[in-house]
Amino acid sequence: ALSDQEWHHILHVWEKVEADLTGHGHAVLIRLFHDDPDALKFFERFKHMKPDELQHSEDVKKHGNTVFTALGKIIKKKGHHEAELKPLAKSHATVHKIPIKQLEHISAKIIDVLKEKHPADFGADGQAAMKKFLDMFCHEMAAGYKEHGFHG
Ligand code: BLA
Repeated sequence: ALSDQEWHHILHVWEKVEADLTGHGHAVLIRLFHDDPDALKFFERFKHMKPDELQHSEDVKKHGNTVFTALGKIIKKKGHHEAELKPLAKSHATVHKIPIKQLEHISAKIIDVLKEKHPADFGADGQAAMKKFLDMFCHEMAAGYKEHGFHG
């Protein structure tokens, strides 16, 4: 579990993130697709797009907003996020079929983008706290996957 101090660090940077959820989510997705083209294969709607199209696609921006809105809702529960996580684990296990490796990749990109966009509000302690949160998130998603028989 995370300490109050760790949640405080995470919520501090998240306040800055919330000024532009779409921009942050979009930046994370573009970086994920650039660094790991395999990630694109999971998106029926984007997989045919070239880097330049991805960069300008309203649809990719919308998904960026979806991802960061969901993440924010979980973060604000400060660990009491079962109700938010369960449906996500179910859809990702049974519909989208996203391997946990991909969740770990996007987690690393989330930290990279926050570091770049908020150097003054996301120092070593904030980065460590966010990493701990995202590790926990991936771990709990993996546990949820198993309940649906997906060992991705
Ligand atoms: C859809 N992903 C969704 C949805 C939410 C998230 C809320 C819509 C509702 C649902 O289908 O359950 C949430 N996605 C997240 C979160 C993260 C994220 C919180 O990436 C990151 C912390 N999902 C992944 C990863 C991939 C992924 C790593 O977690 C791909 C590499 C894919 N999510 C994915 C796909 C959809 C989706 C393919 C359906 C998109 C669509 O067609 O609209």
